[in-house]
Amino acid sequence: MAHIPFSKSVSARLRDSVFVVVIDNPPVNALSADVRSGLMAALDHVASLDAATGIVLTGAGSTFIGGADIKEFGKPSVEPMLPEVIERIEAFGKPVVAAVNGAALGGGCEVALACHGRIVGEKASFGLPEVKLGIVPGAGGTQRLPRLIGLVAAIDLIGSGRAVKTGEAVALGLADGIATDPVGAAIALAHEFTGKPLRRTGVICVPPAEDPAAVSAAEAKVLAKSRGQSAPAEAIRLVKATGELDLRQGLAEERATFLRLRDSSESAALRHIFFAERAAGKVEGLDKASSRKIETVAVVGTGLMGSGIAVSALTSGHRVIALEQTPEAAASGKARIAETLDKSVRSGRLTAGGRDDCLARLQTTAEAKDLVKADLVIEAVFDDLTVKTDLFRRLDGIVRADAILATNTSYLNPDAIAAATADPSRVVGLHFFSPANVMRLVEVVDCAKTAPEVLASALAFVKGLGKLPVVCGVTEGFIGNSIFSAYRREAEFMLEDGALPQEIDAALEAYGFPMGIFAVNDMAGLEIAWARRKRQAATRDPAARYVEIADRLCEAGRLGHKSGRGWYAYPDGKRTIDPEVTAVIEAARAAKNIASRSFTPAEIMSRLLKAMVDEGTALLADGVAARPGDIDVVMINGYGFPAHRGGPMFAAEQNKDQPHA
Ligand code: T1G
Repeated sequence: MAHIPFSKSVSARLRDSVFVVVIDNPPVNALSADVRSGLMAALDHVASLDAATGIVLTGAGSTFIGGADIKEFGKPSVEPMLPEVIERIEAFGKPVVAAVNGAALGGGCEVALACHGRIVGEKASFGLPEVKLGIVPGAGGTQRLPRLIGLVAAIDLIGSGRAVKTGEAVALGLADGIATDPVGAAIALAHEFTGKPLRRTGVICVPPAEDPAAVSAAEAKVLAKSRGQSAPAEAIRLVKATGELDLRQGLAEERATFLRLRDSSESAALRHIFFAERAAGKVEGLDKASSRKIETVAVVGTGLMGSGIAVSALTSGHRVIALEQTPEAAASGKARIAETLDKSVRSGRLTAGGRDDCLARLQTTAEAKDLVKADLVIEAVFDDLTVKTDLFRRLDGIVRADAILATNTSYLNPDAIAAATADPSRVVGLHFFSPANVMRLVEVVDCAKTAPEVLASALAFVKGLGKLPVVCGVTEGFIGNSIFSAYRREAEFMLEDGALPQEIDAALEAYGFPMGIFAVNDMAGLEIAWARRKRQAATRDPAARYVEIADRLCEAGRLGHKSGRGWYAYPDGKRTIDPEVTAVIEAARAAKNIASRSFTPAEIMSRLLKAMVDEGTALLADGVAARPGDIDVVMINGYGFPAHRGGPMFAAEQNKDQPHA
């Protein structure tokens, strides 16, 4: 039978007397109004078509359905609404089977849950990521998932928003089978179902008598990670209600919660970040630049940063050549990389086979000439200009002419490093965050002479690592460290004016940061910033306000966590207020005749946010950051800024009419 269109993005064809309905709404087959109305029309058509015994639903391309169309949020709703479509599927008189060819997320997962059967392809995944957008599933996810997989697993998946791949989906009971041709297998399953009572997920009883301790443990695990956010707790409440409410009551409660949260500031902030993260790696006009294929990556230096970068490249399938100065250093670099991979195996992030495969793609060497095979060289040596420029000068004579050279410097000027090479157009900055195999953020520095093709290649490489690239221009500290320095300076001004480190940290933590700035400094160690301040002392503007408290602490041997004392004391490793630090601060105030005054948490946050925003505004004016959202993405993914506040630039925009954030 011919191909029948039901809307712009939904069409169908009869195959073996089953109506195969395909959703084709690039890029991710989101459930736009057009898709919803197309699905309804297809259901109407099949209901009255005797020649069709059932329906198979599938997605075109590599996604099944990526969820509701997030771009429609905040706009007037258009009928038919998704819950209506989903109820129609579940109640349908003929079997409806999902052929899950790729990601079934959010509303896409809810569509699949309402089908009478599910066949998964090898690339399938299921997830209800709504909490990551500050909402709860709005079309039955919290009510149907526990009915299929139980409360404990549903709390884990819906509360965390994580997606499960084919293997786990089958183990959880989400799928009726795996097939290389999911549509063909789904047609067969629809035939099997024909004439039998259909399995309607919504009427299944929630598996009774689940161990209450396991339910509480799953709940506690989710809540521990959702500091300051309300969606995860709301989602858990709804999942648990499946044991108490019937489907209709449960769905009504879910919908009401969804609508309330959809209009919350938490959801607006998280949606902003969703789109900002996808925009941050884009440069206007760059898509035309063709990117070079990067298969072999050389990492120079195998310290903490270099070995983390090597692990990240290995686990994403690259060949890695790790260069050290001596064979002994190369051997310990190899051991460090192997240990990091082992750790991933222990935590379940990597299989033993995956680790062996990574090690087979790793070469460690002390011979610089081995770098000739590299498509990209990432330098992760000591952050010293002479060391780096010497290295880049030497690389010219070693690497291929088409190899890309990247520096991982945090504070040095990458243009100065690039100037040491014969061809600065092939140099780019790749500022990874530590530990580099875990942290998603990478600042991709577009240096003065970086060629568009080199920038495009670097961006594609970072995305290929599964990381989050943010493009920025050259300035000391790029986006993140510039803003960090600015608010650290403001925090120290407040210390001098009367606040204490524990008060400032408490305000930041109450706002949603996992750790306040002074506790963070203690963890990172105070000596690097101290060395920088000493280097800058000669050129510092004598009229500019300078707070000496941190210097006094360093001089007293208080270098942070490692030395057992910093802004706090750490008896038995536990952060504790130290009267000695209070005394140093009071002495510094007295030396400048500052009359100490008290600060409220709101005032502390307002001053810190203002410092971040002022610096962010300057970075935008200088073209170092292209969009305010880029700054938000960096602060959230690199510096612990709470995602549900949307980042400093977003928060400032939201609160611009209020005196305090
Ligand atoms: N709506 C609108 N646009 C979307 C979208 C969506 N749901 N998902 C992705 N995009 C855009 C994205 O902005 C980008 O655009 C392009 O698609 C490619 O995305 C009722 C309320 C599916 C795993 O949260 O996780 O259902 O930048 O770069 O790496 O209960 O996109 O090219 O212009 O991420 O191949 C729940 C979000 C919605 C899924 C594909 N769904 N998406 O990854 O591509 S709420 C989600 C993803 C909901 C119901 C509720 C991923 C992906 P541009 P991409 P990718």
